[in-house]
Amino acid sequence: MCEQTLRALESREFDSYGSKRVDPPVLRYGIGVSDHRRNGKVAGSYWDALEAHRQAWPALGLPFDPYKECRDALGTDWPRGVVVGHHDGREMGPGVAREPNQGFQVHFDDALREFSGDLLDAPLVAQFAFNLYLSVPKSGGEMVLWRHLWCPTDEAFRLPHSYGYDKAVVGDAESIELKPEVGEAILINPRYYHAVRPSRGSRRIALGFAVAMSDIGELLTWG
Ligand SMILES: O=C(O)CCC(=O)C(=O)O
Ligand SMILES: [Fe+2]
Repeated sequence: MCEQTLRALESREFDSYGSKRVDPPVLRYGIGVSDHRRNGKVAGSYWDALEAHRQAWPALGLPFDPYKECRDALGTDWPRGVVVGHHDGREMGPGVAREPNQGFQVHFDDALREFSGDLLDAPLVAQFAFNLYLSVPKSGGEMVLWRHLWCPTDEAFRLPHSYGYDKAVVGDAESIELKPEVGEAILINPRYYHAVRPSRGSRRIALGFAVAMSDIGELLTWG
């Protein structure tokens, strides 16, 4: 399924995130809510973009929905189920194919900090980031995760106009480096600072979505 998804994606044109906030640029196929955040709220443009994009995935002509396959795979070991989350009664997007060939800056992801109030129609008690790797370079492309959670003094390290932080923000915190393989999925706690090293050679494409556990133990996903 990874191979089929990759083949379908490779023939499509990817978009780039607004390059001021995301530098070096990251390519993507799909809609992510982080691109549609205005003053801590989900902008109306998210729903419009999602609507337009709902046509684009079926156009890939895959005989399965790769995001549903991922949710179901996670759900086999999660009795409370894994479903796409809702915001104000509307179903969020399922995820995004991302291609950070030049890496991701050191950053963290935390829906509770990025959005004011509840992003989903449920209180979130834990957060994860899911990535399924479809194409990885021989050299580079590692994901690094540091044992450091955001604290207010970290803001002194924030890169101007960026989602990222100077790498000095993590100081000498313990870290692990993961070298993903094709067909492998990794679930991390994205509230810990993490980064992706630049790739050399081939494209680095992963299907990604955010996951949170609700107060009744359901896993809710969104892109
Ligand atoms: O592509 C990866 O390995 C991680 C990307 C990332 O920053 C995330 O999923 O939050
Ligand atoms: Fe991240």
